[in-house]
Amino acid sequence: MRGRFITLEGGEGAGKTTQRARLAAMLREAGREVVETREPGGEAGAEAIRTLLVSGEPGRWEPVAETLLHYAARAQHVARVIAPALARGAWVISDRFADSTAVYQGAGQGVAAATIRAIDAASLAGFAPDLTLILDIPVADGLARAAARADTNRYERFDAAFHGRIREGFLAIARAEPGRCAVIDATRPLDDVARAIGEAVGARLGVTLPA
Ligand code: T5A
Repeated sequence: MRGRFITLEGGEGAGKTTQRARLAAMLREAGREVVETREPGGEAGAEAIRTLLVSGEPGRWEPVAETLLHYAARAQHVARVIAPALARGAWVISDRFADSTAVYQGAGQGVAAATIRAIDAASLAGFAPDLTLILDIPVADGLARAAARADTNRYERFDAAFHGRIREGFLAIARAEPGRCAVIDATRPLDDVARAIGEAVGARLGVTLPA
C-alpha cells in the first residue's frame, strides 16, 4: 500500500525541523516506516542546488531563475527519494515543499502564480502532499528563534515586509485548500505544538498516534 506524504510549512523559525522529528518519532512508534527529508534538498543533486539558494546576498538570483532552481531540486527529490519511498509504503515527512515556492517566490518575490503553477505542472505532473501542516507564528517571533541559531540563511536577510507576505501567503493557501492544509499555532510550547500536529495527522490520515 502506498505511504503518505506530509509536508511542514511556515515562515522562518516556526519550528518545522523540530516538529518533523517529533512527528516522525510518533509515527515510528505507531509502526510506520518514516522517511524524514527537507527542501530545498533531500537528495544529492538537490542538496547541491540548495547551497546555491541559501547562501549569498538576497538579490543573488532573478526571482524566476530562483523558482526554476527550487523546482529543479524538487524534481530530483520527488523522483529519487519521495516517490520511491511512498511506493514501498513509507510515510514521508518533508520540511517544506511546493507551497514554499508559491509563497517565497510568488507572494514574497513577485513571480506570477500562473508561472509557478505552469512550472509545477511541468515538473511534478500533479504530485502533491496528502497533508500539509502550516506552522503559524508572528514574523518577529519566528525570526528571533531562527536568529538564535549559528547558521542564518540567505532568506532570513530579506526585509520584514517580505516575511509579512510569507506569513499571509501560507495562511491564504490554508484558506484556499482546507482539505489538504491544517494551520497549527506554533507560538505554543514544543510539546503542545507536537500534540496538535499528532491530532491533525491522526484525524486527517486515519492513524492512531501515541499521546
Ligand atoms: N525556500 C524553500 C524558498 O524560498 N522556496 C522554496 O521552494 C523552498 C523549499 C530554507 C529556505 O529556503 C526557502 C525558505 C527558507 O528560508 P532553512 O534553513 O531550511 O532554509 O530554513 P527554514 O526552513 O525556515 O528552517 P528554520 O530552521 O529557520 O526554521 P524551522 O525549521 O521552522 O525551525 P526549527 O525547528 O529549526 O526551530 C528554530 C529554533 O526555535 C526553537 C528551536 O529549538 C530552534 O532553536 N523552537 C522553539 N522554541 C520555543 N517554542 C517552540 N514551540 C519552538 N519550536 C522550535
